[in-house]
Amino acid sequence: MSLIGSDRVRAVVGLGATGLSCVRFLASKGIDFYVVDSRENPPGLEQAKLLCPEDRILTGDLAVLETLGVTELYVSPGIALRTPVLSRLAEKGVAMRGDIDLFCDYVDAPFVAITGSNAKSTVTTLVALLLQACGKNVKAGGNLGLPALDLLSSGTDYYVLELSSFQLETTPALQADVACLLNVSEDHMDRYSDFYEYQRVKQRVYRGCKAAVCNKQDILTAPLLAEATPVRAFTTKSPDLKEFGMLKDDDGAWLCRGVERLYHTSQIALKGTHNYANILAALAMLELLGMDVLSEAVAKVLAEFGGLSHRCESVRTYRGATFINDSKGTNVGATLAALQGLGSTSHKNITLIAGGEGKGADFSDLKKPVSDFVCTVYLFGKDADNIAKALSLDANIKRFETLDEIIHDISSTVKEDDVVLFSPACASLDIYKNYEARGEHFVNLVTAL
Ligand code: UMA
Ligand code: ADP
Repeated sequence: MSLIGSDRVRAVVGLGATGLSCVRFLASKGIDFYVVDSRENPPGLEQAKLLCPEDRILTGDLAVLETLGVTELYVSPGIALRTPVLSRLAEKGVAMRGDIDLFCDYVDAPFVAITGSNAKSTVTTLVALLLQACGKNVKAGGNLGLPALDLLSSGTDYYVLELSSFQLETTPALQADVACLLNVSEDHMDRYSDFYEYQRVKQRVYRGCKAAVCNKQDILTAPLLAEATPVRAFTTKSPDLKEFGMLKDDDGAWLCRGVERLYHTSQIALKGTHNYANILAALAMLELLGMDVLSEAVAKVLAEFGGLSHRCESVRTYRGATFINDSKGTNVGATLAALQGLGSTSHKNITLIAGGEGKGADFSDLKKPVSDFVCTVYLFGKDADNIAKALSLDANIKRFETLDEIIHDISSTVKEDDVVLFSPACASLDIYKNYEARGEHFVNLVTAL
C-alpha cells in the first residue's frame, strides 16, 4: 500500500457489505487504512484479508480505534454514531464519514438520491428502469443492496441511490443532482432519540441538491432550499400546475402533470394509491433529469413493472381468500399504507398478521385502520404484546408463538373474499435472518395449504 494522504489515518468501521466495499475502493486507490469490526469473525473478513495487510484488520472490539491515532472513519450504516467509542472520537475531532460520502468525492456522473421511511426500493428501481428505457446507462444501488462504491464505473450516465437514514447520518454534503424525500413516518426509533432527530436526518438528502422532489401530502418532506432550486411536488390528489398528481374521471383515474393527463391507471401494472404516489415521484424525478415523461418507453415500463417481491405481493387464493405477502412492511407506515390500499369499510374483510421486532415504534396509528378494515389480527414475535396494547380493546386479536401456527389457524377459518395480509409493521430480526426469509416462510406456508 502507498502512503498517499499519510497525514490522514483512516479506518473502515464494520466489515459487512458496506465495509467491504470501502475496503475494495480504498485499496484500489492505493490509500492506506485500518479495518475494525466489533465482531470476532465479521462476514467480510476473508475477502478483506485479500485486499489489505492482515495486521491492519482488527476484529473483536471497536475500542481498539482509540489506540490507532485515527483522523477519519468510514462508519458502516449498521453501527450507531452514538456508540460510546465513536462519540468519544468524534468529540476529539475525528471525521465520521460513510461510504456515500466517499462516493460523492469520486462520482463523475449525475446521481439521484432517494430516501423516505417507505417506498425507497420501489421508487429507486422504477427510476432506474425508466432511465434505462430512455436509453441511458444506469447503475442503481445503495441501501437497495449493491453498495454505492461498487456501482462506480466509467460510461455510466446516471447513478440512482436508495439511501437510508443511517447512510445520511454520515453524509454531510450529498449534493445530489436530484434528491427526493418520499415520506416520513416513525422507523428505527431504537436508533434515534426522538422522531424529530430521525426526521432531521432524512432531510439531509436535500443538502446542496440541484433539484428536489417532495410529497405534497407529507409536510415533513418539504425541502428548505434556495428559491432558484427547482422543486417538483407529487400528490395523489388533483395537482397544481407543475405538480404531479391524479385526476379522477368516470372510467377511473389518470396520473397527471398539472392538467395534462399522462397515464390512465388501467395502463399501469402497479396497484394501490400508495403505488401511484410512487410512480408520480419517479416521473417527477425523470422530468427534473430532462427526460420526456410522456413516451412509449415510459408507458411500457409502467405497464410491465408489477413491483418488487415481499411488497404487497399476491401469493395465491385459498378457499376464495387472497393471501398477500407484505413482509417488507417493517414499520407502522408501511402497514398503514397496505391497510389503506387494500381496505374496504363496507367489508372489513382483512385478516392482518403482524409482529416482530418493533424498533421502539409507537403502534397506536394502527388502531384506526385496524378498526376500519380488519376482522381479525394475528400477532406473533417480540413486540406482539405491544401491538396488542396499542390496538382497540374491541379488536379481535389472536396471539401465537409462530407463523406456522397462525397459518394453520387461518386455514380453517378464512372464507370467500377475505384478504389475508401479512404486513408485520416490524423488523424480522427477532426470528428471521431478514425480511426476505420471513416473506419466503409465509409464501411457503401459504403455498403448502
Ligand atoms: N455490526 C456489528 N459490528 C460491527 C459492524 C456491524 O455488530 O462492527 C452489525 C450491525 O449492528 C448490523 C449488521 O452488523 O446489525 C450489519 O451492519 P452493516 O453496517 O455491516 O451492514 P451492511 O452489510 O453494510 O449493509 C448495509 C445496510 N444495512 C444496514 O444499514 C443495517 C443494507 O441495508 C444495505 O443494503 C447495504 O449496507 C448496502 O448499502 C439493509 C437494511 O436493513 C437492507 N437497511 C435498513 C433498512 O432498510 O431499514 C436501514
Ligand atoms: P423501503 O425500501 O423504503 O423499505 P419498499 O419499496 O421496499 O420501501 O417498500 C417497503 C414497504 O412500504 C412495503 O411494505 C410497501 O408495500 C410499502 N409501501 C410502498 N409504497 C409506499 C408508500 N408510498 N407509502 C407507504 N408505504 C409504502
